Amino acid sequence: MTKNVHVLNWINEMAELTQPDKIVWIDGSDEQTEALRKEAVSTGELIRLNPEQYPNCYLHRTAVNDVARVENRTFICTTKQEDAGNINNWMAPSECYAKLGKLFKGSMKGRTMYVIPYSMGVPGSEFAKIGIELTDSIYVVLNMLIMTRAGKQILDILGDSADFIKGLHARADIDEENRYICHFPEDNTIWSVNSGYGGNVLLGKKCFALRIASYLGRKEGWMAEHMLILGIEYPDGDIKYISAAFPSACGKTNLAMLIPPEVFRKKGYKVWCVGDDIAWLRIGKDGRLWAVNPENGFFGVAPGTNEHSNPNALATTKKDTIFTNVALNTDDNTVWWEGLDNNPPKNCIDWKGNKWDYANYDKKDKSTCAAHPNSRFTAPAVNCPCISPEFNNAAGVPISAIVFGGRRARTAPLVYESFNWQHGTFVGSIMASETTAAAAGAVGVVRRDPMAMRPFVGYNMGDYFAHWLEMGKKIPHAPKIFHVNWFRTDDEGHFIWPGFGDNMRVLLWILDRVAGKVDARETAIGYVPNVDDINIEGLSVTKETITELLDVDTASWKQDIENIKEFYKLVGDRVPAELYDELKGLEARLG
Ligand code: GTP
Ligand code: SPV
Ligand code: MN
Repeated sequence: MTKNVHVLNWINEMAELTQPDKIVWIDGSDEQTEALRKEAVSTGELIRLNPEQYPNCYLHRTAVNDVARVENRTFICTTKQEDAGNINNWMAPSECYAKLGKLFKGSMKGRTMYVIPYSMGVPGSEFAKIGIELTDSIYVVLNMLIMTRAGKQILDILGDSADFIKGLHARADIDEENRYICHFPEDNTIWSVNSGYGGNVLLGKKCFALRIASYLGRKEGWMAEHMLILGIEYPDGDIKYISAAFPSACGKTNLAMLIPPEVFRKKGYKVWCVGDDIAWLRIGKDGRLWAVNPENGFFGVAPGTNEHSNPNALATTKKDTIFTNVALNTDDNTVWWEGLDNNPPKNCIDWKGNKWDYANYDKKDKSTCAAHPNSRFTAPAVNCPCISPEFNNAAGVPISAIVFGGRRARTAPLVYESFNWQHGTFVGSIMASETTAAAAGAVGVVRRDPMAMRPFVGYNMGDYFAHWLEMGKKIPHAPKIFHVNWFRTDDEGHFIWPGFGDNMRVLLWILDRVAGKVDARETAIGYVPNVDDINIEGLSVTKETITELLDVDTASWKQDIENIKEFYKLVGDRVPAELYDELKGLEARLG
């Protein structure tokens, strides 16, 4: 499919290492894709779902020990350890190549190596970057065909250039003890072995579009961020774009596809989804910050997705979708997950492949779930009813506001605005959130997760903060920076704010602030809305509740300061002085 010697030499080298029986080039044609689906069904790798209710949809189950990203086995392999920094795991490149080389050796014997040429971003555009993933998994091929623009045309665009990201993935033995997700930013290379789960093996996503891309972005003067992108259309047709960074499983897909509350719909407001997970941002010729979504599909959390929380996501998954680790209703060969509806199937196979008894299902005990809490759908972006007409615009969309957010039961109010870009960078740098099932490890523990990028910055976190500050100086018309928290809870642990579609009410306040239409109250942490400026028309929530949600709890912020200091110390000596100034300022304002 190509005469590119850089590509061919590299594939030869990797094939010598992994020793596949044969090599198959993925051309992106319907015929080849369909043949691969058939093959995967024949081996049990995929289960075909009910073709009437779920046309062209499949279910896949990963190994029980392989259901989420593995942050403790993810490495950034730069020559100098300080370039990876203290937040990343580090291995010297030579050591890592040697160690993983042993694991890859002969790993594809008796198997097929698939060559997937793909583009992150609209192929050939200024924003786009090319990758090639070598994998021995059909599941990976079929997912990459949904999540990226893949096929022969990408090799044509690459021509004889050496400018592509080299990804190697082998399932090997799915051995947890030898699972490694390793990045070599200085070599444009990613090696992933012993996993078959999304974020570990769809190498275009977190590995390339965030870890490698963040490294390239710093070098080349742009940004790769863990952000959704959405457009809010006003009744007069004007559309304003917002990008928002929330940690994994903290509401990006939901916010990106939100349906406005009825009061706004009636007035003619609409919301358009440009992206749900990753944004690449560049300074435009007009001096504004422009964003594209480099992906071509959604790899979304299934549990909790339903007709009320996210009808757009649900509709997106009704055809051409691969489900991973959800439950199978054996009566009609359809899928189910916790939070889809209140009718758990009577005859059901759970995500582990075992018969599941709904009578034993206890909502509070995750081990009794039919679908894994991090079960996912992989669906094409074009299926989304609210996909933005700008989705394929190579220039992207201009960003009016950047929003940070996390899961905080207390400390963070519903919304606040930073004083300026430098303070906004500080607000991003001190983000914290309760951990979720998207990564292996304990769930519900508060940890600092700067810009929702803790697991995804491909270099030293201190340098990453500096890059944010640097970018701010270079953007003539920079977006304003905000922070939201949909997850404040009452004493019984219930969420106070209704969330989901009603989050639109907060976004409208944010855009009103950008437009200079409303005043705000200055507090120690930033500008907080005046209670009357959050529109609660049609909501059962009272003004008192909003007041409570907007409260800045000085005591818990003071407690947080100590934790922030510890975190900055951990990040190390490359934390910019400006951020320490901001920290001092916050401490002084808290009194
Ligand atoms: P990744 O794909 O892992 O990056 O996750 P994400 O940030 O896209 O999260 P997603 O939108 O899939 O939401 C994850 C979980 O948060 C789901 O269980 C949702 O139901 C829940 N959630 C999303 N938005 C809200 C909200 O506004 N309020 C509440 N209470 N829960 C929400
Ligand atoms: C996340 O964990 O932030 C995801 C899913 O979006 S994964 O692709 O596994 O990283
Ligand atoms: Mn994500």
